[in-house]
Amino acid sequence: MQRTLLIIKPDAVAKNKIGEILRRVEEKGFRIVDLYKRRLTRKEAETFYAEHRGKPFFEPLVDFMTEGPCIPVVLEGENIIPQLRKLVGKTDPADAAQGTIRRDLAENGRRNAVHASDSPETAEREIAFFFDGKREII
Ligand code: 3AN
Repeated sequence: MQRTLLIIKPDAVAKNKIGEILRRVEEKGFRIVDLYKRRLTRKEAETFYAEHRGKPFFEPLVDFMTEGPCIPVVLEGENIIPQLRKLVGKTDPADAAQGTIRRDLAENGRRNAVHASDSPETAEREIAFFFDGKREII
């Protein structure tokens, strides 16, 4: 069993798509381990996306990720990291396959509804970022 981090981003939360996204995830057989709602500070968003610092889309990305609350979700399932990336689809909805979350719900390559960890190392770091020792994951 593998764990990963999904974030329902501020655009999807604002459009009342939390249930729609979780329905698709559960329908695939993935288990929701934990989730909550929270609004990131600028500093937190900059830290979370540190690898993109300096890129032209970095500041607008931080603006977007702090414009409203998001929902970090820990998910569990067999081979879930690549499987969830597949369900999420490519960064830009115009490139994302039919039936993917981003194809159906993203506005564009920035306001793209969800984030999903891209490797086991990233998943571990990203889960720890949102779910620290104060919050027991069951
Ligand atoms: P993904 O989430 O598809 O793995 P990353 O990790 O390369 O994409 O990029 C992180 C986030 O940065 C994306 N989810 C998207 O919101 C934003 N982003 C990435 N590339 C672009 C771009 N070319 N223009 C605007 N925003 C972008």
